[in-house]
Amino acid sequence: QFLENVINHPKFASGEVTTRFIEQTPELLAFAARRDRATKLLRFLGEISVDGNPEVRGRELPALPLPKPVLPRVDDELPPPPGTRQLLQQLGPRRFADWMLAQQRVLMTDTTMRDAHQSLLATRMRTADMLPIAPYYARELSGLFSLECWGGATFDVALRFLKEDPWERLALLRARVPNVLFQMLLRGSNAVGYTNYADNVVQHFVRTAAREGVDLFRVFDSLNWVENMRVAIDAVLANGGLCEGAICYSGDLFDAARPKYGIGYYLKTARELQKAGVHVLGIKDMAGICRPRAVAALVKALKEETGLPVHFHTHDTSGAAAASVLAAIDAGCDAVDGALDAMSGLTSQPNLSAIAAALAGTERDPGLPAEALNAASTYWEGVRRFYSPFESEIRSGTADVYRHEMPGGQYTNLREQARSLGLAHRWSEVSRAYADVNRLFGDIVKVTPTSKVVGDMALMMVAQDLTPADVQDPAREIAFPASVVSLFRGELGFPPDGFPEALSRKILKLAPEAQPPQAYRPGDRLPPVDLEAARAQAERECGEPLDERALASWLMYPKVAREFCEHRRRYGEVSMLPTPVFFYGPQPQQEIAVEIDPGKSLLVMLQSVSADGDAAHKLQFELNGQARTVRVPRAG
Ligand code: 3PY
Ligand code: ZN
Repeated sequence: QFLENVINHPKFASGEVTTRFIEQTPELLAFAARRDRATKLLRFLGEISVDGNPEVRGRELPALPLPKPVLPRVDDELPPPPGTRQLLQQLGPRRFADWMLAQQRVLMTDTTMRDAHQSLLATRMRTADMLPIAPYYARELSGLFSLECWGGATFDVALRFLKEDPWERLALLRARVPNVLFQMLLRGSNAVGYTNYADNVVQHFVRTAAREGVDLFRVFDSLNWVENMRVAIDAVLANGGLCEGAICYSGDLFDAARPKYGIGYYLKTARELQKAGVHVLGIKDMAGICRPRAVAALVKALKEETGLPVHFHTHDTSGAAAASVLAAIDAGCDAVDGALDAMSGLTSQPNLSAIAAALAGTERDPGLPAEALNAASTYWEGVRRFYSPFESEIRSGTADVYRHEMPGGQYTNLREQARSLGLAHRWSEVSRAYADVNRLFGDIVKVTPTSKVVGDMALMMVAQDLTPADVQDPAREIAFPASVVSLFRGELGFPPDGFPEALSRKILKLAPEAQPPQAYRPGDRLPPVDLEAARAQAERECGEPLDERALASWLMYPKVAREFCEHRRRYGEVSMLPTPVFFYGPQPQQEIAVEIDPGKSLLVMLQSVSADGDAAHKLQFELNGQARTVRVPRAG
């Protein structure tokens, strides 16, 4: 390849060559690298053209071609006005929190780039669809409080399914939006994973995220156990981040039959979070069950008790979430979350633009321009069409959520899991079993990862036709899912009131004289990871040098990170491919522009596909006007 470049170089061809030709002609190397990238990209396009992208196999595909989303015009030469990020940098987190309290307007977070697509589209939104609208946000929507654009499930899904680097997404977005706070969802000691990590792994992750551009860390624990959030909170504080300690909302504040989740529970947790040093309190209503009356009382009580600003997050699964958000604002809530129209509703956040419109002209008017919200939403409407195979069947809100209490981000996922186990027609039983499991487990907080454990158990009960009585029956042998055993061992921490003893004994197969585990913090039993030894191992596995970002990915998900490296080695960077091409393959004669370096694009067109003997397909591409052939062996 390299030799070919040398031979084809005009200087070489014209005979003006000295022995230092290669040294003096650095474009040869750049050219070779670009050619290598083009070859990898054609390999990827060739394979998905023939075999389809495995990520959409078995799903219902949209009719092609899909129209390009309408991108509102913006002058990106114009510097973006200063926003909350500059304010945070000037004031520091404590005084920034005071600034929040002093605002009359309500502050609004747009979750479109994180929770909205996590909850509506199985977390599949790609970086390539976020970047084009980012300069518009920076200029026309700079009055937003924050953009929730990172963390939660997006980290895992980006690496595992989208084959793109979540860190690169963060960096690229940050370069385009230098002025609005970037907010991430951090699962406390579970970071962006499903299991507790060693303390120094959590610290390394937070340090890297803060350095790469996350400003606001919304930290929660999946059992609301503040003790287990401390390492993450301390790390955010140490790195100068704005720390929002979130309390997961469970049960019903006014249900006298469920006193566990009464106001006292929330006030106690809030006091602990305040003592831990958080700057902002979050009410994280992951299932969307915090009713208007409850949130109003909660906001008032939390503010009175702590004097901290309060940020309310909810989901619209019931269809009534906007009422809760407006009630929270009425009660003095400082900041609220919403998603832009086209990405709002159902299991996602309620509609940010509609909430802003409801407040227009009032003293809590968030001051966001309606036309700009609308233009951005129109763009997202176009983007959403790209992801139709990941849409759920849900057509309407459902008050059933008050009974099963499934988080918005899990609802569609669990339905999908049920479908893959052949239980699609038994969904109502699964949702009933979910509520039963919650009761069996002692009415626990259900949010990633505890929600996944409850979901695993519910699926198992339905698949094996088990009733709650069967599960509890000491005489009946039950093979509990591994995640359930791990939960009861305390590997995700402990609820403040512990797990029910009898079930604990059964799940852990304890002898009568043995004691169920006493509450301990899992991080205290996980030895610190030797980061340099881990890096050396990761580099061996991935076959390339790894920086802090890549190391952080590997520490979260070693296997996924390794497979991601392998994918990138074989196919190069696929994140910049247009989404319809990435999922549905190149269409014949369709011109595809792929930016491989800033300002450097490849123009690719698939000309034809034919048989290459019995064993392979032959694809003719045009790459920047030159013919290229790709051979793809027939599957099987
Ligand atoms: C996550 O942890 O990903 C969540 O969205 C929890 O609500
Ligand atoms: Zn959420």
